[in-house]
Amino acid sequence: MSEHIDADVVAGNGLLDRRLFLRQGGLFGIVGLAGLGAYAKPVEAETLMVPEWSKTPGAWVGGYTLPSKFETKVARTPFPAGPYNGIGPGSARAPLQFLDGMITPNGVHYERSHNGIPDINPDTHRLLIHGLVKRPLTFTVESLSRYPMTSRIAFVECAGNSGALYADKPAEGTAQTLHGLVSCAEWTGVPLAMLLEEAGVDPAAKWLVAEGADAAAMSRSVPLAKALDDAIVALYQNGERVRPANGYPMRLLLPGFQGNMNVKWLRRIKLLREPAMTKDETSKYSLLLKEGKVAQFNFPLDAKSVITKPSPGVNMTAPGLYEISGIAWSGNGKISKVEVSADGGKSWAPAALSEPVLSKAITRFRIPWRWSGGPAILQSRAIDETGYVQPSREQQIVARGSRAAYHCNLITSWGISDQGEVKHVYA
Ligand SMILES: Nc1nc2c(c(=O)[nH]1)N[C@H]1C(S)=C(S)[C@@H](COP(=O)(O)O)O[C@H]1N2
Ligand SMILES: [Mo]
Repeated sequence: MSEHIDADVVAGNGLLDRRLFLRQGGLFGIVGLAGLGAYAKPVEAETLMVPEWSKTPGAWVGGYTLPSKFETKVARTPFPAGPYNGIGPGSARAPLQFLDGMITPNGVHYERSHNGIPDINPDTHRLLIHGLVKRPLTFTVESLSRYPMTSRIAFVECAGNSGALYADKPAEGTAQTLHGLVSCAEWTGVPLAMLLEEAGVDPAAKWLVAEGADAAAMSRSVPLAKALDDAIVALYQNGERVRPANGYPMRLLLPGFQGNMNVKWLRRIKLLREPAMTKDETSKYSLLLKEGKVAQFNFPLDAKSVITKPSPGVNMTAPGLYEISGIAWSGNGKISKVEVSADGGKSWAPAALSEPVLSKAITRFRIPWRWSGGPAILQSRAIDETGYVQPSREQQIVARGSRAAYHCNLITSWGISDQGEVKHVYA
């Protein structure tokens, strides 16, 4: 079997053809994969017993289910770690290394809340649309629910995600603690264009400012063109009402734009000639560039990827055949390709992209790898449909200088020791 595997080597340090697993039933067969180790034990090795849980009736069904009690590690990392009187600002990162597929379950969707989660009664919450419109309008959750809905799978990512990778030394951390301010959900709601059309947009309007009902009164200016293109006033998240943490009862979804602009607990949209220059878009979210220059209003997030399996805390065991898997996304469209390296960027091989591959959504990539048991550096590099290529760390630091804070999308390196332990490194 191993000669067949050798024929499938496509890049240095044991990367294998992305179609290998697809041919599993044909060329290799289950036995072929088992021969490479790390797979199911032969039947003789163990007798199938009747376990305790098969001997008595199980628990009552309940009204709303939770994950298995054996899955408690699949949780967000709240910051600050404990509540300060149970209120106030915080963030919580998604456990990327324990998830698979493209969707983030609602209970572990990342969160950034600048002044806590407001306790909104949906019956008294209002959304106001005013400013440069012919007819200012207010909407209740109930009235919005009568509009035709649209659904879209989209990622949301904080502009500050991965900022630790700008540091001079590789920060210790996991996929979650370094990159967990990104998540992907199916959002359902009313296209903002429909509501604006009803209000009647004044031709002088070129921008709008969106405001949240939280104590941070988060407000951001959005180009009208984006509002009319693919913005949604989202009421549902993965099929159920948007979670309080993520904007209940409604949030603005601006697919591909920096997380901060996706105003949660949306209460007001005002149409303007020019950006409002709110506190949230002047004191923060500008991009520091070289030579003291600053770029303001950087809205779409460029293509990015990270390997989640293996990754720190999700270590390798015995040498043999593994699937490397990870997530890629771009605020500018679809992911067209993800390349993976096992030799620190010397050679690259294309990964398989799991369908569906959607614009401005997380795309899952996978590639088989035969780990020799020696040291390795794993990297992934996303390319989107505009042709944009995710930059190396060096390229990004050269372009932005070392004082940058936002929109970090450089290539992450996971170093694998000969013990199979995975650590964040700079290659
Ligand atoms: N009203 C309001 N909207 C907000 C925020 C906030 O604090 N208040 N945080 C913003 C930031 S910084 C980000 S990254 C995203 C986070 O969305 P999520 O918490 O649903 O993941 O919401 C944005 N919208
Ligand atoms: Mo954010």
